Amino acid sequence: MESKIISAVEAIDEKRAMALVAADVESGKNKSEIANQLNYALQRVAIRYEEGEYYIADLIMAGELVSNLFKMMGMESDQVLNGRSLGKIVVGTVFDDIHDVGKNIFICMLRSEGFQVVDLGTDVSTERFIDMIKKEKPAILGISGILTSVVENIKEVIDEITAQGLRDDLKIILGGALAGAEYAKYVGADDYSRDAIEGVNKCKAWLAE
Ligand code: B12
Repeated sequence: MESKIISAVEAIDEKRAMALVAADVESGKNKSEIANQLNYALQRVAIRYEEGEYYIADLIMAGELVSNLFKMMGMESDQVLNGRSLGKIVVGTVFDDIHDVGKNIFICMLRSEGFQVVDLGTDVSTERFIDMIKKEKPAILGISGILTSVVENIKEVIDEITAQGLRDDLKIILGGALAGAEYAKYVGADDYSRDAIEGVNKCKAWLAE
């Protein structure tokens, strides 16, 4: 995939990226399509970091740039379609994990599609997941986990949700670099996705059922 927006974000050229995205929004281009390009550009930045070409600071700057671009596109606030949202989703990165760039992309995309999202942030404890499920009564819970060391933490959260009798009416999707069929099965999630767009589509399909 190639585009001017992708190269501007990959080069962390804030001014150019802002101008290009503003022009696309102005001309009525589909926001999910733009979000897709931003997502892809971030993955390229992460690869450059892994190859030793970029520093951590570059990665964080690229993450902030993309967050600002999402804000500029109006994809930060909850959007309710025709007075009704598609459904409510609670999303958080599990405890001991503070990676949130991918989670934030997933949330921006959910909001752009009309979901009401409650963002719990990062390093979320089991107690906080439970409290927020009780309070918000979401249709879906999205758990993000990037570090391989947090698999057991995710399992602890889902086990506790089940123990408290909150699992029956709740779909759980696992996301982040950790997500995979085996992990999802092991921790007791309904499904998983390593890709924000695919994750959003799975959530839409669940709510359409
Ligand atoms: C940026 C980064 C950081 C930043 C995080 C900044 C931030 N605010 O997020 C900082 C510098 C803080 C950091 C810290 C650490 N990091 Co780090 N980090 C990365 C890095 C380079 C990029 C991650 C990223 O943002 N990727 C881009 C996003 C877009 O991808 P993503 O997260 O996968 O998200 C996508 C999907 O997964 C999906 N998605 C995400 N969440 C969800 C949720 C749901 C529900 C769904 C459906 C989908 C979904 O949507 C996104 C878009 O498609 C990776 C290496 C890499 N190449 O991935 C290492 C990496 C993840 N980090 C690693 C490590 C080890 C650490 C540290 C332990 C380092 C240390 N020794 O201190 C600490 C841990 C801190 C902690 N307790 O969490 C390792 C993990 C190894 C492992 N397998 O466990 C990696 C893989 C680097 C490496 N090769 O060693 N890190």
